[in-house]
Amino acid sequence: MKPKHPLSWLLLIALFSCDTKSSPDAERVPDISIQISGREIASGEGYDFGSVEVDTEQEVIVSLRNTGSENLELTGNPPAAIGGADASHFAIPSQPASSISPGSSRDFAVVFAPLGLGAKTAALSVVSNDPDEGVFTVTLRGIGSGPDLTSVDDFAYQLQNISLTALAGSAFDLAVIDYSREGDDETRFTAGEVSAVKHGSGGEKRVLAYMSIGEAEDYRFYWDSRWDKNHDGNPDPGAPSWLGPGNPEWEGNYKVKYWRPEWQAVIFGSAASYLDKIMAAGFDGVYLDIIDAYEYWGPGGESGLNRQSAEREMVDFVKAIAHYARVTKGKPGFAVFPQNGEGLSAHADYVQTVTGIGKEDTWYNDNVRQSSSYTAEVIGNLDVFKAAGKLVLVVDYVTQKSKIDDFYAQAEARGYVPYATVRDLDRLTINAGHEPD
Ligand SMILES: [Ca+2]
Ligand SMILES: [Ca+2]
Ligand SMILES: [Ca+2]
Repeated sequence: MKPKHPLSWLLLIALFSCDTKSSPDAERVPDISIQISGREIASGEGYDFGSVEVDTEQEVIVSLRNTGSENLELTGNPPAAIGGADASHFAIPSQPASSISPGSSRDFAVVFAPLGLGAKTAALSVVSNDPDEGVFTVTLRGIGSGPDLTSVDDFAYQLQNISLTALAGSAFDLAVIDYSREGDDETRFTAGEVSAVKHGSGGEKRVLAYMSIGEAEDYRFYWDSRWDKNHDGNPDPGAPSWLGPGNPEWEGNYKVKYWRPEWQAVIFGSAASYLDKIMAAGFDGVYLDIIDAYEYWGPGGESGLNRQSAEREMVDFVKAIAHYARVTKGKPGFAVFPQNGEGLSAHADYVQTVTGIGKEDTWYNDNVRQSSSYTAEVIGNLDVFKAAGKLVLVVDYVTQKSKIDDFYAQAEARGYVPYATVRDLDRLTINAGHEPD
């Protein structure tokens, strides 16, 4: 207080002051002062971390200063505590020392690591022997945001002959690859290898693992060679009853009754499941193939089974996969991209669940232009995903320059992300004039 103030003012302030600093006749007391990120903050104020992507974290330095004249003793256990409903989204990795001498300070970090989407609020509290700020609280706020895919404007799709070095050195924002070099479990990519692609010299990228959920593949870890000993595409006696006939157009692939719990258990739900292997390797998400199996088994489909519930069961299967990864396994930002089956745009819950969609052969079937009515119908469905803020990846297997150019122009005009490559998906195609950046 400045001495020129009249005595009545001083008395009033002494009576109502909340801070010993402002007491005219300060006793020898400790006095706590807190700065967050260099900004002085009063007890009861808040600190906002802003928007932080789930599965990542943001750290802020909190500085505890003793501006008093006696030792400040932090009497809580731990000295700095986080409480409240969303406390699990915040952390203090390393606690400050519990005694701070006059004039000195202690720094510690507070981390916001959102485990889910949406606004999170918690309270940081420091209990001490400060006479008038014995419980110093700061309201911590932050928002868990979904994976930011808005910057993805190029992607690569390759399932065979993968060179992780070439991929890591490329500038693609997103890559869809197999989880394994040879497709089997022995040659699956390690977490270190996947991480090297994600953070490679060509720039940061999202890496999704291909996983077929509508057909079984005879080179995968779950396959038993006795299921079709003579490789004629007809399951042999003793094969699981969920296993359907071979796909005549893709040798070694077999239709599956994907709604059956035995098949779904192969795909997700235990440490031995396909999805768990993919997640253990640190992939950012999955790229799910043969979604359109619901057409094969459903009414009027090739199988002749005419299963009425087939479409709904595929929606539920994809949702269950997403729920398992994001909730059960605690990876809320895990990306889920179904490939094809775009007619499922009719299911709002499905559109809501997926991170985006991949679509093959929208404008061209190899180098042959699709009918305009077909393309228009596909686009109508893809636009539903686009309008919901989802990323639309389109891959056409065009190899002629003028058609590649046309494909890129058409796709980009709709706000989709295009990739032209070969149908065998066995090379990292870089298209002249459409290089990733
Ligand atoms: Ca004080
Ligand atoms: Ca057979
Ligand atoms: Ca880019």
